[in-house]
Amino acid sequence: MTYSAAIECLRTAKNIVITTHINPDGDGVGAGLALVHALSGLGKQVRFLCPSKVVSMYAFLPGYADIQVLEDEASAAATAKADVIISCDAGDIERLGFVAKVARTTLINLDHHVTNTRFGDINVVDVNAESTGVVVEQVLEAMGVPLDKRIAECLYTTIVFDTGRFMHSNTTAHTFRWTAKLLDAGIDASAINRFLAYTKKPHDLLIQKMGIENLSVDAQEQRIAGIVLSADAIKAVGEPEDWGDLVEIARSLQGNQIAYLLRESKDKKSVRCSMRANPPYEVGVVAQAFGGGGHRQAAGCTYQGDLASALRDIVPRLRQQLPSEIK
Ligand SMILES: [Mn+2]
Repeated sequence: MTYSAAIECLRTAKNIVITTHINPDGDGVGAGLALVHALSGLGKQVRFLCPSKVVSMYAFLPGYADIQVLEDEASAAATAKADVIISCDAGDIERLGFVAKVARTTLINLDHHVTNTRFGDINVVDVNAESTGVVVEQVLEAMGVPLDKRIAECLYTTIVFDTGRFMHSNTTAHTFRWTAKLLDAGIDASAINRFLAYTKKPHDLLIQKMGIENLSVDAQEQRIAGIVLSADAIKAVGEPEDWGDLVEIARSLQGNQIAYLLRESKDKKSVRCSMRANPPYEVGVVAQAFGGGGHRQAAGCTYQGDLASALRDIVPRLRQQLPSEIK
């Protein structure tokens, strides 16, 4: 890992912008806020600019209220030049939206996606890290920044989110050792878990209901199940603030190995596809085939075309990922 270049750059930087990807998740927000607290503590001027709204589920995180949303070209042009922009958890520069247009001397790319395009001037991409929060913690440790409670709360959120509450295949002995350090910093892990899991609104549950109603097992390959939501179905219930882990409903079926969620866009011209697989099966390659990316077992893409075409093109590729005999 090329941590040294990032650390050298951050030591001298005075004015720093932190960012994460569009539709930010627990890893991007937590990793970014951990950096905000750590770098502010070193006396630097730090701003967290997000390319789209951060869902209210993360409002419990310290620093949430100071996150600024930057969603258009004019705002990017009006933003003061930064010495450094630090991107957290984004696999490619398009994921940074208009924040990518903010003037800076250096762009540091901190990430763990296997499909990361190394778009930064300095790239610290550790595909073995469970979350980008783990990468951030390595940077902070190398800089000699101690883990305080606020930083640990933010980092804990990254690991809970990206391991699916310590359930996915990226959960290792390292994960638990690393997480134990965060608990040693005095965080209330149980309270954070409740914020992340038990703060659904009635509308969020209606979305879950719609997911269950639109769930189907593939007729040709029973190890595949998916949820297909048309623009009209989504409109009838109302767009959620966050689509969260709806794909997990399909994944939770007994015998399931690959799960997908297809959501038709409002204009019916594209389809957002989220995919999950149990190892050794992979869906990252399928997402990449349609211009998307992610991890081997959790990936997504935006398919250009209507819902019927998306099903026709994507599902056969998912079937190919499941050989009839498990080797
Ligand atoms: Mn992540």
